[in-house]
Amino acid sequence: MNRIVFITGATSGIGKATAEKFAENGDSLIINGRRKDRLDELKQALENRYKIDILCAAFDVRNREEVFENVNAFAGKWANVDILVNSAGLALGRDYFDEANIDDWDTMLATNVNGLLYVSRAVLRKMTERNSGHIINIGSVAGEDMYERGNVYCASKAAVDAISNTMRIDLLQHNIKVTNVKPGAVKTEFSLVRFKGDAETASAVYNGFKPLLPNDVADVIFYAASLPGNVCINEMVVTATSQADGIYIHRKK
Ligand code: NDP
Ligand code: 8X3
Repeated sequence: MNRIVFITGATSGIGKATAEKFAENGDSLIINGRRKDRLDELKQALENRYKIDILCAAFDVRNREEVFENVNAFAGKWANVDILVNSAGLALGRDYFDEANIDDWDTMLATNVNGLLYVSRAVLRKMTERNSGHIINIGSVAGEDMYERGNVYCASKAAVDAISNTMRIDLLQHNIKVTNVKPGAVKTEFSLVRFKGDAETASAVYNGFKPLLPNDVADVIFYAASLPGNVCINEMVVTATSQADGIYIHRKK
């Protein structure tokens, strides 16, 4: 299989593991993130290991102009993206609504909602022309089960739910699949980012249970992307065995 797979947020965590999984399969990859050094390193490692083609697209998904400029510049085979995985995203802070940092809210909404919208719109121009494509959004259990001090992060992932569902309806006429993968806790840089470098608080998130690892989610994404043309998984909730939903986690004392 040699598909063109465009992955945002590929410098870390779920996006990076997803790049590794598709690379192993021999697909060609466009990898995005803001940290260009990490993209270059990943490109080199995967090209050497799997003899595949990789295009680095370092840009900030929050910047509408940058997104459209970059995606419109994909030339030759890179113009025809078969699969888009929208993994770029973050949580910032875990604070009560009346105390949370409003700049953090803006950043989460700009990244998790606007960024996903801009990248999807930019990529869809060619997908709709070709009547073919698959958009895989990374939502979260946080978009289903609201938790205390999760306010705007939960809201941003509830928006990913609504966007995925409405995208799917509007894109039916273009034969485009839309899948929303909603993981529970995954051990990535997510918590370190959320708690702004506080490693102790970040690692406590995963205390007492075995969380998902990024490759667990990548396997699920790959599965959804590898089904026959007439089959679309609309959404998948994926949690560690010790986690029931967005709230209940069984932790060993
Ligand atoms: P990581 O922090 O490990 O990775 C986040 C990725 O997003 C990085 O590659 C980062 O790259 C990229 N990113 C962040 N902001 C931007 C931006 N403005 N422009 C481009 N890229 C950006 O976290 P995860 O892999 O865990 O998170 C991936 C997705 O999964 C997120 O949407 C998250 O909400 C979701 N998720 C995570 C869960 C978890 O428990 N970890 C559970 C459920 C969902 P760079 O900094 O280089 O730009
Ligand atoms: C990330 C999972 O539970 O930290 O979306 O919100 S959680």
